[in-house]
Amino acid sequence: TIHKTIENALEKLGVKEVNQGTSTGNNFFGNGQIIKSYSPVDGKLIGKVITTTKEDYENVMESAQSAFKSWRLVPAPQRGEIVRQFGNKLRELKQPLGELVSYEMGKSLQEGLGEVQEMIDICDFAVGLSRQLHGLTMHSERPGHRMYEQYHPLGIVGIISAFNFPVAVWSWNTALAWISGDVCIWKASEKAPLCSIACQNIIANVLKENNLPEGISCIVNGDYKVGEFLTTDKRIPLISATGSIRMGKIVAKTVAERLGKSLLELGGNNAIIVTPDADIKMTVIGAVFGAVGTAGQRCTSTRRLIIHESIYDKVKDALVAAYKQLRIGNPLDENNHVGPLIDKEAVKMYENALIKVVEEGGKILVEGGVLSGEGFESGCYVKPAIAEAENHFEIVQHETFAPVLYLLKYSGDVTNAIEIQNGVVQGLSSAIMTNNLREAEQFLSQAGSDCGIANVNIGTSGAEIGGAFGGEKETGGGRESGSDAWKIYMRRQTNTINYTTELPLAQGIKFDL
Ligand code: UN1
Repeated sequence: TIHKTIENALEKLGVKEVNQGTSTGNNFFGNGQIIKSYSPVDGKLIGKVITTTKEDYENVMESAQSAFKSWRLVPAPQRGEIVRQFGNKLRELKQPLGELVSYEMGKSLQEGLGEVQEMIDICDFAVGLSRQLHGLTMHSERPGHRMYEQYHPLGIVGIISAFNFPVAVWSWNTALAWISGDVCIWKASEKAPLCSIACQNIIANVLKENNLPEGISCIVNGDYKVGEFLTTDKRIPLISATGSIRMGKIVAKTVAERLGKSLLELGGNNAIIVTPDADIKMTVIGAVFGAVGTAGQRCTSTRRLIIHESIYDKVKDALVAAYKQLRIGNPLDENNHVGPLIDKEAVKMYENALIKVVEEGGKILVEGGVLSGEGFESGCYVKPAIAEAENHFEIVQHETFAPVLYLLKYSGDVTNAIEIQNGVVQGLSSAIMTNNLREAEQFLSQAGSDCGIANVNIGTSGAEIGGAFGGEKETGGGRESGSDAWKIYMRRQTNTINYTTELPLAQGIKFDL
């Protein structure tokens, strides 16, 4: 029955088995190699995608450049109208797109649908923003002069996205870029390429219905080599990249070399601090969802729990009991909590982490392992594990994209817990569980969490689109999605206008001729 569901979903999304590749609209082309997309759910082949050659890429670039010339002239609220229509199409196709995300990536159907909901939400947000791309006005120091700033479209935005949020992260970027007057070229993860084809179909149809150039939305396919077409290309003023710290450092260097802008959203090593005043029941729900949701493959997944020694055993026992309740299996079956990892390579990294933590002196509290047998034929299903560890362990310092949770103990004041929490190279998401106002405020203060996201009595994952999303340190410093994240997609221009018959110079400089 799963298969019928997926077949129907693919049909509704217009994702055919072959001949889909590079696209600047409804026409898919490409001359590169074929990538096959296998589902981690059941190991079956879902479809094939043609990769982008350098020559294909030049065609895409031409189409994007020409689309930008007209799209930038469309008034921003009218660009918002296109994004509104796109959001409505997503509402209609939420079920099949959520199913494809779940089947191709392996997250639970609820989370697949949630991801499409994030797309719908960012569209609504962008529609409103399309009438609010405000600049400031300033008072000039010179008489008869007016000064103000305005935001203009930037150009072509290159988007490199990861497998774990195969559709939402693209939309956070595109929805804002489009209302800003930019056009986009997207290289999705080669581990979830059909999701990008499905998204491209949806937006391409909206553009066609509105007689707009197809180059407003383009996709290119392939691995990092295709990513390099984008990062090295000086015709692309902004590269937005989501993925590993390793990848981000290469992208940052390459883009900086040509003085382009990059928006980086890289790894996290997110912790929840559990203080003596924490609500244990809430803590367990937040920690378990944070650690095992999306099989631990969110950049916001909870990796570390920093627990006060006075309640350590109580929290530990509650977690171990909760992990016993977890049902692992087909993510499209809503009775299951945990689906598969993306592929066997990810399974290997998970296994290595469990070996490494023991080697470094850690203790396994909830045994991991790879599942086999009926329902687990893909070889990608693993048991969520918990280990007692110390923050300085190399493996704890490293982000392992899998459901492995490390328990760390702290004693004394909450400042000790904050120090442990900040004692990693990553700085994405963080949380504190406490009903103590002093502890909560300390955690949020300038001497508190050093992360881009800091929550009180909520877990580390599941951020809403309305806030700016991203983190500090090796997480890359970028901010996407809500608040004023739109500004990076536009170029700011300061304008000074003289409406007198004199030409006074600023800073009182005299220059008489
Ligand atoms: C990601 O894992 O790349 O906050 C993004 C969250 C989601 C986004 C995660 N809204 O968990």
